[in-house]
Amino acid sequence: AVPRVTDRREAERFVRQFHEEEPRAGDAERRVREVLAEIDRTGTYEHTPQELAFGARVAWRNAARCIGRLYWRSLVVRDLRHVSSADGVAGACFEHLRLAGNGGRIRPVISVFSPDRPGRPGPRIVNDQLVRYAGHRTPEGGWAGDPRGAEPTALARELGWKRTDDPFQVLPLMVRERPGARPEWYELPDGCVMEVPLRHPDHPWFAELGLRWYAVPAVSDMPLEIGGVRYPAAPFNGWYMGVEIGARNLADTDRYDLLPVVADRLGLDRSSERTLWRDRALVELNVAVLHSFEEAGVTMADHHTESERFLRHIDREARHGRPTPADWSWIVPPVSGSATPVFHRYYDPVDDSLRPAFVERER
Ligand code: HEM
Ligand code: NRG
Repeated sequence: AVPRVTDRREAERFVRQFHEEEPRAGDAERRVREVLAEIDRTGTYEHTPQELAFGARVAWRNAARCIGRLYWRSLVVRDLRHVSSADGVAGACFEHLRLAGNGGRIRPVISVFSPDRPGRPGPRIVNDQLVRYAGHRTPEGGWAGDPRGAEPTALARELGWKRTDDPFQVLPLMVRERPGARPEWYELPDGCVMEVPLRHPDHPWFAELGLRWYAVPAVSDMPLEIGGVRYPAAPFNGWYMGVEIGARNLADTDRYDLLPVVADRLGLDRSSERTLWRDRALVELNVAVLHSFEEAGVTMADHHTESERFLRHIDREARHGRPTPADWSWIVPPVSGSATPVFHRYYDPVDDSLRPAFVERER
């Protein structure tokens, strides 16, 4: 996976887009010539800090699966292109989590590490999110912890990390300095992982389930591509929409699979699907998630409000003459879809060649 020479057409296309949207940034033609000459000389080129920030924000704007795009302009972009050592990446990721967590008032942040350059690939973060819970199969054939964490858990153990029987044990951060290299691993330091214990406003027993979730969803395995340059390590975060936790992470049968547990505590009749015990348990689980984050003072969106914001985003983009490509199956929330306005319409078609973009995961 030795990175190729930067595509001149992609570079040119991006520089022109940047200057079109940021008319005060100077002479587009001059910058195009400069970039192309740099590619001819070195095989790639360096973005200005302004180009980098613009590129990262537009990659968010272009993310067809994301309902949270209204605030794309306010993304905080950390220029860490000079950081490529495993120690440096890990330390900066921990700082990212503290900055993004902001004592509960979550800020959308992206940290951009060294890009791939010809013959000199950038670092890779192995974890799919900066914070993720470990998981493994039990001898009885069930699961302990988060099944989604099974693969990184196995790798971390090979590297010498010790797991416990805590169902919410945070995985270490694993970083490869180069694509094939053995990962270095780092326990996340105290103070950078904010977590919220879950309780229900009406059911005191809920707290006894001992459930919790982390505050900052920070996706760390999607390369960022801007103007033909690939940034393989560019972790980003916003805040959670409650259903991601309450309707998927804690509820999916291949995740924490908690609907039967919650239904039994609620005293629901599980003898037939027609009692809708799953649906009723889902709602109460989601009430608990939203309530707990609210009480803890941690930013979280509900799916009704976030849906309405997304439609506002589409309108505002249209007023700027821009389409908002969106993937219906990802935008519509996993519960109460038809009770949100995003359900009842179609969207501009998704175009995988749109750039800048967060692109498909490697491997
Ligand atoms: C996907 C919400 C911020 C980029 C998603 C999804 C949700 C969401 C609900 C679907 C996730 C899933 O079903 O697993 C939000 C909210 C944000 C936010 C509420 C609050 C500010 C951001 C930011 C970025 C971003 C800051 C990038 C800078 C993406 C991308 C995906 C996504 C690339 C697709 C992920 C994938 O393919 O796995 N977002 N998001 N989002 N979001 Fe956002
Ligand atoms: N569903 C995943 C997180 C995916 C991205 N969601 C966000 N992104 N809200 C989960 O951990 O449940 N964001 O950048 O805010």
